[in-house]
Amino acid sequence: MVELTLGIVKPDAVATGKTGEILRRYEAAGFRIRALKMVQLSKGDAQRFYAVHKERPFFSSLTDFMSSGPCVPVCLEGKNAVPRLRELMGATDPAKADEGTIRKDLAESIERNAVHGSDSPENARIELAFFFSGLETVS
Ligand code: 3AN
Repeated sequence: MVELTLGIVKPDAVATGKTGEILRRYEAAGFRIRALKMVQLSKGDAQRFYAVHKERPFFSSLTDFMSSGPCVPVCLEGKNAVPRLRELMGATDPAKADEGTIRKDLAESIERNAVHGSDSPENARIELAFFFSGLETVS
């Protein structure tokens, strides 16, 4: 099934000049980029985006990190895009990620882990609507 998902090049990867390489990997894996922008989240934006994690011990540090510099949200289209993007990203902890995944090759730590990807089609819809209007998404 062709579906949409949200990828984010996180502030660590933007700051260290890895945006282009990550976008290249998305396209090389067969995803079509349907929308793309660079934004700087406020602390409040990051808290809203990661609201599901608000009880977790790392919530404050995660939202500080996500609002520490610009990030690049991307709307990606592809067959089974949600699980395929998760596979391309690798495990949350780069030390546990498979060889050849974005996090294994480009991420620093479990928190500064270079990329985000929606974990279900339902969350993809919610997360895409957080960053993009219909007007900003090409058909
Ligand atoms: P994923 O990004 O692989 O879906 P989630 O949804 O469990 O992982 O976590 C969301 C984000 O929270 C991660 N991308 C990472 O930046 C951060 N995070 C997750 N677990 C930890 C942890 N144990 N310590 C610090 N940060 C974490």
